Amino acid sequence: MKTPQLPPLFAMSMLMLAAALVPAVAVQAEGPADAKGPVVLPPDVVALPVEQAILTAAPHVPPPIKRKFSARVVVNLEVREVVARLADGVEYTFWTYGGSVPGSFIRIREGDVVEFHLNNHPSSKLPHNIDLHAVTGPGGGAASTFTAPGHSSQFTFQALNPGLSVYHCATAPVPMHIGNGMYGMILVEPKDGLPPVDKVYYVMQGEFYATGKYGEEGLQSFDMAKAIDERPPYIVFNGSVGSLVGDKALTANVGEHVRIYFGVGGPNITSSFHIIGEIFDKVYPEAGLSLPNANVQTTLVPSGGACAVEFKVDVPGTFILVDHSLTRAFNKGALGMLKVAGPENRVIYSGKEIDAVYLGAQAEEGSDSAKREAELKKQIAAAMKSNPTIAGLTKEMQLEKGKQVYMGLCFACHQPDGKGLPMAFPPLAGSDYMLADRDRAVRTVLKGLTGPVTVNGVTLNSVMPPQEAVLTDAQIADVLTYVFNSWGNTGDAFTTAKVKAIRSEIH
Ligand code: HEC
Ligand SMILES: [Cu+2]
Repeated sequence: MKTPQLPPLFAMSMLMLAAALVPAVAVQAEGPADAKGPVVLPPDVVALPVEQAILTAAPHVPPPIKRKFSARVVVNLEVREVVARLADGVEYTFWTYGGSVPGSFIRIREGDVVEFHLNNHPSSKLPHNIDLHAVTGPGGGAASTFTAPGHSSQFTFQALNPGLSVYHCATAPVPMHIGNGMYGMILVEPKDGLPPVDKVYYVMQGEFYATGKYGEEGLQSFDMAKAIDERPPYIVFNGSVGSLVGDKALTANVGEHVRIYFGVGGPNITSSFHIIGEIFDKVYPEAGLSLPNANVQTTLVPSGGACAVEFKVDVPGTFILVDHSLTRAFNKGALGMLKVAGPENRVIYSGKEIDAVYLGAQAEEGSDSAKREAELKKQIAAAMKSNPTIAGLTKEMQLEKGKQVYMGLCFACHQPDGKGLPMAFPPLAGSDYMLADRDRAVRTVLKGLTGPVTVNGVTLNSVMPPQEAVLTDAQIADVLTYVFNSWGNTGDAFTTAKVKAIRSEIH
């Protein structure tokens, strides 16, 4: 989504730092009655170095943690209710962590002790809280962080398990708070870190139960009835239709390793996450970050869950991120782009090599012809009962059968219209050469033809493959009946007996 201008990373971390210096005042002055007061930390924890967490807006991720020891990390997350773009011409009142959807990315290390501050902006209309799936404790922090507008809550937790986790608001009605955009992710890096990669991105899918239909203009809000029925008009990546498209696409260069932290905020719908034209070299399923799966095409990500995918980009081009439940991608917005720049590798991917006419094993006219043949057979059966003069119908049937042979075989060279191709295949339509000698035509089909041949004044010296092993005598009689009676050609039917005779003659 287009957020109110986010400050660049540096300025933002400065802001976080500044904010971190004041909140204690607010908490102590106006803490709710059930506040237990600051935790008394044991000396070994008090002795840990203190750090301010750097938070980032999607699709960016804070820098990797280099330290090899635990720290006390101070996180300051601000809740803001904002009106922003959901799609072109469509605005929505989002409830956010950090001003945009998904919420700010938080990055800590396994074993860290986190002093978490949830600050609800004074302009908010409602109280909010946070349930972090990385927290071991009741409600994942929800009960400890229920915060009225203009208030700030503080609680402390220790990150016991590594992994990439969703966080979300858990204030009633919970599906409405999540449905308005109140979700984000927190990465608890394993103690040994993660393998280094060149590009890291943050993408979250979530659905919006807007009152209007998809694309209906104006300011939209949450529709509880649609949410209960799970009928969202919008299912999007990073909070809006087109958030990762065009000049907002993710980028990488050929040869780079890319990691995407992908999560689903929901509130309800799971994702079949897939990148068109890429294979995930590794997927950390459900984002536990211990044992990756290898060589995955599509990975299923639950609502309120996440995964980390990694892949090397080998060739340039635009790769499309989708929920492979594809109407979501093409009709509801769950579509993003990864643009890869760099030199081609035409062995890995050639691009389009040749554009040639392809009419299928049997051109369409062939199958119409089969239907017509069946009809004619019926007519013959009927005619035979009442009238012994069936010669006309027999020829007509031969024509239809012959057309099927032609459209299954000869058309590829002599073309469906019998006109051939200049310099390559001679015409059969109006061919003086063919029409001059009926027996020679039978021999041509049986034995093929090589050496110079002059058709209608044009000489060609090419090769026609023999068909004697491919076609029966009846089929040859039929196909020649067809070519001798099509495209303006006229002639009698060929009989199976005649073809049979010529076949045995030339053997
Ligand atoms: C793989 C391509 C190919 C196929 C398939 C093919 N032909 Fe030909 N045909 C040729 C070529 C090439 C020549 C000219 C050969 C030469 O230059 O000596 C030719 C020549 C002919 C000729 C004599 C020249 C003329 O234009 O009158 C006839 C008749 C003919 N083909 C009929 C057929 C029929 C009927 C079929 C289907 C049963 C068929 N061909 C299938 C390539 C093909
Ligand atoms: Cu909320």
